[in-house]
Amino acid sequence: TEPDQNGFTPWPEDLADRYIAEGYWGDRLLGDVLNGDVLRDDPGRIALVAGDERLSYADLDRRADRAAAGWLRLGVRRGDRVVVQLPNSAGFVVTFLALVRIGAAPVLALPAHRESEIGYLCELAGARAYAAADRDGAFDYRVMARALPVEHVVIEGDAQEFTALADVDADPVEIERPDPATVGVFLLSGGTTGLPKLIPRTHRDYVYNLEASAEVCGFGGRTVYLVVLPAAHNFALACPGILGVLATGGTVVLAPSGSPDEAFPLIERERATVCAVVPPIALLWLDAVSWAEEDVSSLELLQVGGAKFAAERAAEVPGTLGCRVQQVFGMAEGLLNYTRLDDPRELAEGTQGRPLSPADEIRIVDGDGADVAPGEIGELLTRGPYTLRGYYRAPEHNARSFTPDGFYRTGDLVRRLPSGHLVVEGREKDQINRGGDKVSAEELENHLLAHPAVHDAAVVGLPDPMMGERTCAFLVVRDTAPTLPEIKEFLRGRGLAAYKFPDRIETVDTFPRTPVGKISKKELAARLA
Ligand code: J2J
Repeated sequence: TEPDQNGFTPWPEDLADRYIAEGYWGDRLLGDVLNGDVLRDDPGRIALVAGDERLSYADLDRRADRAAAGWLRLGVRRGDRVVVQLPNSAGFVVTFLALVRIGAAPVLALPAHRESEIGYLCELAGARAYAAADRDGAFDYRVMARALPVEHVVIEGDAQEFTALADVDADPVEIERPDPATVGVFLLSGGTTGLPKLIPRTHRDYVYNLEASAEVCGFGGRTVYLVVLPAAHNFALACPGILGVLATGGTVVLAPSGSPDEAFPLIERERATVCAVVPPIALLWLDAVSWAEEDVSSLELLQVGGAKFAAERAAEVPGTLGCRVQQVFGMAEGLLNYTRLDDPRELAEGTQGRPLSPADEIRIVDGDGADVAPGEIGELLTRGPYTLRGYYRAPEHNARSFTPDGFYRTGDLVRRLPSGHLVVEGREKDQINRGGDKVSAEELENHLLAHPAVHDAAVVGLPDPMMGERTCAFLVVRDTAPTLPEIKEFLRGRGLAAYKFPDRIETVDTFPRTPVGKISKKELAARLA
């Protein structure tokens, strides 16, 4: 299927009809996500705990309606895009709900992103507005905002000359309901190319994503979900995440980070039952329980995903943290694999789960695109009721990222067990997975090439016991080699998010080449092994 005039690629009609007929897609909108039974029968139940704020379901619903009216008054309309770069705050949740109720799609950026990413996203999305915190430590979002190509800047905290998020508030008005087949939210892709990519998620596919996830993960009224990953990340937002909790009547507790110093006291105080983490946080927690004073015995389920969590470490979770472990192999592009709550331990610990939906189609293929024999390793291709059919406004990239019949090429190397569970064995895409944070090698290489002393650059991942991988930049330099601190300062000056900075640089005279003349990153990495 071809993209529509807005750059969104719809599902082909026959498949869309099937997803509706089989009940995967309904009319529920992202703005309707707050559980209706709780709103009616128990509106005082706590929906969201953020810092000193405790918002009931009724409070959150009302704040979202008031904020929606405030955004409309500001001039943001149905069909607009708004780049949202908010931390784990009540403001994030209220802003998200307000925008999806209007049908203005939030473009969810991470707090760590800087001018390089945000400027580009505003342009690519044609954003009408930008919402951010005032600062993040020493970094001032307001300074960055002054140069952004948007009409409105909304700031949570000290807004200076901009509109304060608290003032995006007005008496609720009647809002025309968006069409469930239209884009409700844009997620950011981990990326493999020079520039970030946007993933359009429709109301109906994302509602299915979060509701089906909540069911598989057993979320419900007594779930207390601690958010330690950025709320803007697909995992923490909708797998089942914040939205899955609100849809099933549980309580969301926002933490500023996954550090045991911040997360453990919240687990103890709020009696949190579930948390989603990336492997480095899981490792930290496994270690921290031995010295931490807090009682974390309320935890029932630790979801671990974003990067491979080793079976030996997963096996330690029940004994050490006193809860079940669930492996999650997901992607903002769509497909989610979960180990199931009743899986035997060897599957829950030793695999990355199996597809969420009976309608998820999986192929595992060799270099020629042919299916591999059962149990063999190959590239994972997928399509289904919540997997994108094209990145937003990226026709050339789409031609490479999808098969002609619409399967998304994940770039992940997997093998499938007879049970249907997948084991992630590696990656084909040119990306470094730094403890769940994704770094596009090409994006970083392009920034490095802009340095006057750099003649050529090749970025590879090196194995790391804590992070899974760390980023190493191999450089061919013109005369004197820049130091790592100089390179970081240079990249900071270019406005690149710090998690994309190299952890290490190595200068070389020339790059090893493959027979067809491409830089052999395998050989580069092997040199340091
Ligand atoms: C190995 N690699 C994994 C895992 C993701 C839930 C969980 C994670 C993400 C996510 C997500 C992995 N083992 N358990 O969106 O909803 C790598 C793969 C994948 C890429 C996607 C969610 N879990 N990965 O990580 O869009 O390479 O989503 O293709 O950030 O992370 O990255 P991202």
